[in-house]
Amino acid sequence: MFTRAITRKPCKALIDGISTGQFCEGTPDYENAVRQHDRYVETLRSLGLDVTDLDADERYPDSCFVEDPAVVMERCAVITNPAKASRNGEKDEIISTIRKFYQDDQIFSIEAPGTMEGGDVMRVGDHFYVGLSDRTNEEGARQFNEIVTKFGYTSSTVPVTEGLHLKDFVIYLENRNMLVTAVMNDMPAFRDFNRFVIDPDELYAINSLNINGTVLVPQDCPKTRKIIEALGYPVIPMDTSEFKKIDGSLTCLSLRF
Ligand code: CIR
Repeated sequence: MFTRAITRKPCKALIDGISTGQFCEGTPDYENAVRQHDRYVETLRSLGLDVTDLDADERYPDSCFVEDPAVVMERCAVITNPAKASRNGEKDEIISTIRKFYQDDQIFSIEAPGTMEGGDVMRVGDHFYVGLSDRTNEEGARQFNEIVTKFGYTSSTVPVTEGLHLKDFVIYLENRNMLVTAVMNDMPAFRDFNRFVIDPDELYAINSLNINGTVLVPQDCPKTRKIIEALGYPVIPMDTSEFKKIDGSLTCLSLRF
């Protein structure tokens, strides 16, 4: 069960956020992004989470994507080492908030040459699948494994070959259910899960977010919504169209613990 979340308000510099255009093209509209973010925070609160919504940080265009500079779990927190220069400083900004919830001996950092971003880390029970991507390297994954195993968790790596982060292409919904791309569907690591291959038209909907049994799903993704509802999860459609333009989706906008 999640009881808390950390979010960060989008900044005006959001228009300079990094984009591969993997979901769509365009420049985010700041005012609309703020509205969409407010609704996201309200939704998490309506689901019972105590949300710490941090102030916008104009120095870092992508800083509303707080999932990337840290990975949090019950027994420890890992400050990552974001690979892109324009995002790397976000790790130094998230740590003061992490310190409010964890003791010093529960907080660890991925150090260079290791790189990692939280979007590449997918939790299944006490196991973490770590995507090896342009943002997370072998050394980052190795350091992460060394840290989490001290606290009774395990981790293993999965190649990310289709775009930005692991969780853009596979997401765990709990109850052994996973949403996957065709590529992730063939990944031996996920063989034993109930896998649902998402229509390529709705790639963005793979990154749906299960908050204590209710699943937030990007709006206008009817095929994916139907799959998730058929599995018995209540669904809340969410409009994150401004974040989508710079590769941001539902999980990226919060740290949950
Ligand atoms: C970036 O390229 O880093 C941002 N524009 C998007 C980050 C999305 N984060 C995530 O999927 N966890």
